[in-house]
Amino acid sequence: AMRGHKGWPQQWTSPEPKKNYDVVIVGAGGHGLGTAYYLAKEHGITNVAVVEKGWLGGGNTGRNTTIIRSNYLYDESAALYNHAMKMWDGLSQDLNYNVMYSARGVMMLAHNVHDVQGAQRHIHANRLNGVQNEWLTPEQAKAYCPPLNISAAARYPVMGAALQRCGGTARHDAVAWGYARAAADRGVDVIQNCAVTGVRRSADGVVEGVETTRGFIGAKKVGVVAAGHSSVIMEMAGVRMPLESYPLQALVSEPVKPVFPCVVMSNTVHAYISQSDKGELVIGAGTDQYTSYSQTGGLHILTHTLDAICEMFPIFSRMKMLRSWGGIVDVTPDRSPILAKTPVGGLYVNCGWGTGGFKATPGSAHVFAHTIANDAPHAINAGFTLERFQTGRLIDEAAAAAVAH
Ligand code: FAD
Ligand code: PYC
Repeated sequence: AMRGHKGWPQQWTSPEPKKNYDVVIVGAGGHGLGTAYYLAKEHGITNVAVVEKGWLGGGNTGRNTTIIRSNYLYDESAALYNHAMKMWDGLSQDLNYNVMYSARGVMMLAHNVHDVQGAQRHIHANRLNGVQNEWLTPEQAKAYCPPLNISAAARYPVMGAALQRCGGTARHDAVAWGYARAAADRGVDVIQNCAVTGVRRSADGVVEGVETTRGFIGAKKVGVVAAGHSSVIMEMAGVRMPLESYPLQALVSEPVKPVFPCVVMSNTVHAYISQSDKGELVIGAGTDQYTSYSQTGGLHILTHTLDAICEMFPIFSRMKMLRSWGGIVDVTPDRSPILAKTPVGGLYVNCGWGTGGFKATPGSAHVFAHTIANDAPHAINAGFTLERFQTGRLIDEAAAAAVAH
């Protein structure tokens, strides 16, 4: 029936850019599209464009390994990531789009005394903030994830694990498509193949709009949500960002029947794994060790990760890998995001999610829309400022980032 069907409506329109908008969002990833959706839905601001240099969801949103969890260390992070975690639960209903959120549990392995102490510190801090997290012995970890090798003879034996049962995965493309359709339904223009090439400011330094490959688009407010390219856009507005951009790679195997029930991550051996609903093993590595805008990355990073996967899960040692890819992640010195106003009037930035922003998509978009609409942060993102890199009031989540970098 699908082959011959010609009358399917488009999920969103592809309008020509208007001359002026109240708000222009740069970047049609999940965070940017979500911001536009909440601007329309919660703040009644519908004269909004999301401009995207490629296709929507073609950045890190469509390249990530879809892991969702909220087991970070600091109070600010607990509030931000748990805000998102609560929103995942009802997101499919809210968008009327199945984002396939699956709370199958995220287990983070400890392989040495330092890991054990770090994981237990996180568990205690999480519980004080009402965030789920619990300690498992190696035997309990194996009971939760039967393919796990807990042999004491392993190069890095499993000494225990932290388990967040409400963690899991969601379908990344569906998140972008769901937000795009829901935002477009409320009047937002989603404009693809439209790269921002400049940020125009008035003589007194206030934002006036963006120069693009499809001409100048005027805007009273501009929100930059461009992940690995955030510092490039912000430089166009004269703002130097505390960001480094690195390739982060992932790969999938050929599809197999359901064999892997949860998500397992190991920062120490630089590997993590889950199984998609299509049956592919979804495997990821630590970042490449040099800054770059190349979305390919070094092969040795992937072979190192596959060595680790085969040691932790020997049953996968004969699996064939299907394809690999990379995305460019924007890393801050404290591994926490920046969700804030900027020194330029009318210019706002949501970036610095590094290796871990997919999980935060609904919460981040929600509080960023609030920040743009009110020209002031929401209580939840009040600490995630740009100024913290001058004042030193950092939110150091290097350990909770859980992906080596
Ligand atoms: P993006 O989806 O990258 O959107 C930014 C958009 O801006 C892009 O579409 C880009 O094309 C556009 N853009 C850039 N420059 C311009 C310009 N000049 N003009 C117009 N548009 C522009 N996070 C997790 O929480 N869990 C995970 O399991 C996870 N796994 C990951 C695995 C990999 C391999 C990678 C690369 C990342 C992973 N992440 C993960 C991180 C996560 O993907 C990102 O933090 C998140 O997707 C960022 O979303 P975004 O909407 O801000 O960015
Ligand atoms: O932040 O949980 C995470 C993550 C998993 C894989 C990449 N990032």
